[in-house]
Amino acid sequence: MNAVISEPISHFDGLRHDWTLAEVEALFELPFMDLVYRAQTVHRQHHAPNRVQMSTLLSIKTGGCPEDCGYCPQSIHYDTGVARDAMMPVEAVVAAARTAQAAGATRFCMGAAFRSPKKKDIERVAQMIREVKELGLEACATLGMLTPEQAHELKDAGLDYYNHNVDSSEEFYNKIITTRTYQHRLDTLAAVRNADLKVCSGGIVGMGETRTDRAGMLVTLANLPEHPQSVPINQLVQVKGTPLADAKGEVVAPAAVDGFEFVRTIAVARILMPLAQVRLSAGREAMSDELQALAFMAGASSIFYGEKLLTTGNPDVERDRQLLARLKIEPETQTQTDARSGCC
Ligand code: SAM
Ligand code: DTB
Ligand code: SF4
Repeated sequence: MNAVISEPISHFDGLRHDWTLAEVEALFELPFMDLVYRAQTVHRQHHAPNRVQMSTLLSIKTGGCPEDCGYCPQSIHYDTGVARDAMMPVEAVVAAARTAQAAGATRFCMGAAFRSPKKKDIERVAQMIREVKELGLEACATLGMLTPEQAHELKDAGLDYYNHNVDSSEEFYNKIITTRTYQHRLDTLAAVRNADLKVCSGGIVGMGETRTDRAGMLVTLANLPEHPQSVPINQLVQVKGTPLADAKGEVVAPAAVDGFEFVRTIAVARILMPLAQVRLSAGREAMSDELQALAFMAGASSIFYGEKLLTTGNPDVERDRQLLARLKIEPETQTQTDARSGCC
C-alpha cells in the first residue's frame, strides 16, 4: 500500500508517467471513501471544484464502418438498424454547432464512422473545423486512424482536440476488436501529439473486462509521453445487434460493472492524470442523478451535453441543467474554457 502513497515525480512535466499496474490496482482496492477523498483532493488542487465543462457531439458521417468494434452500433459487421449516411454538408454541421453553443456547450466534437479518413474527407472536415472555430467554440474531431500528415492538416485547419480512445487494456482490446491492433491506436495518438493537437483518449467500462483491464487502460493513458488533455470514461451503452448485447439489448457482458466501480474508475483516472479533463461520457442516460454526483465528486470535470451522443441517447438539456443547478455546479463558460486551455 505504501507504493500507492509515495508518488515520485518522474518526468519533465512534473507529472508521473511511470505508474505500475500493481500501484494502480492498489488504488482501485482502497476503501471507497478514501479513494474518492483522495481523488477530490487532487481535483481541487487543479480544477474549480464546482464547475463542469460541456462538449456537444455530432455524428457527421454515420454507420457503415468496416471495423468490428464489439460495442459499436456503427460497424457494418452488426445489424443494429443504424442507417449508413454520407458525410453531412458543412452548413448543416455549422448550424448544429451554433445550436450547441447557444445551449451552453464550449466544445463541439465531430465524429465520423471511419476506419481512417480519405483525402477528400480531411478536406471537408477541415472546412467544418474552420467554421466551428469562427464561432468561437473549441473544435474536436474523431475520424479513426490518422497519418502524421493528416494530423498536421487538421491542426492547420484550427482543430484543438483529436479523440481516439484506447478503449480498454491491450489484452481485453484484442477480444473486442479484431480489425486493428492496440499499436494502431497508439500510433495515431503519437501522430496527434506530434502535430501539437490536444489528445482526447479514454475508454469504455462495462464490456466484461476485469478490474485489472480497467487499471491497465489507465496505466496506458497515464504513461503516455504526455497525459491526454481529455479523458472520456464511457459506460457501455448496450446496443441491440452488437456482440455486447443480446437480441433484446440485454447484458451479455459477463460482469456488468456496478456504479461504485464506475466511480472508482473515474477517481483513479483523476489521481493518475491530475490536469486532464476527465469526462463523464456515454451511459449517463442510464445513471441516476446521485451516481453522476458521485462521479463529479470523484473528479469528473466534463460531460457530453445534448440529447444525442453519436447514434444513441443522452440526457436532455433540461435534465442536465436541473442536475447542475441542484448541485450548484456551474457550466464552464467559453472564456473559462479558453483560459484553461491556453487559447486566444
Ligand atoms: N471511428 C472512430 C474511432 O473509433 O476512433 C471515431 C468514432 S467512435 C464511435 C468513438 C468512441 O465511441 C469509441 O472509441 C468508443 O470508445 C465510443 N463508443 C462507441 N460505441 C459505444 C458504446 N456503445 N458505448 C460506449 N461507448 C461507445
Ligand atoms: C467518447 O469517448 N465517447 C463519445 C465520443 N468519444 C466520440 C462517443 C460515444 C458513443 C456512444 C454510442 C453512440 O452514440 O453511437
Ligand atoms: Fe468504426 Fe469507430 Fe465504431 Fe469502431 S468505434 S466500428 S472504428 S465507428
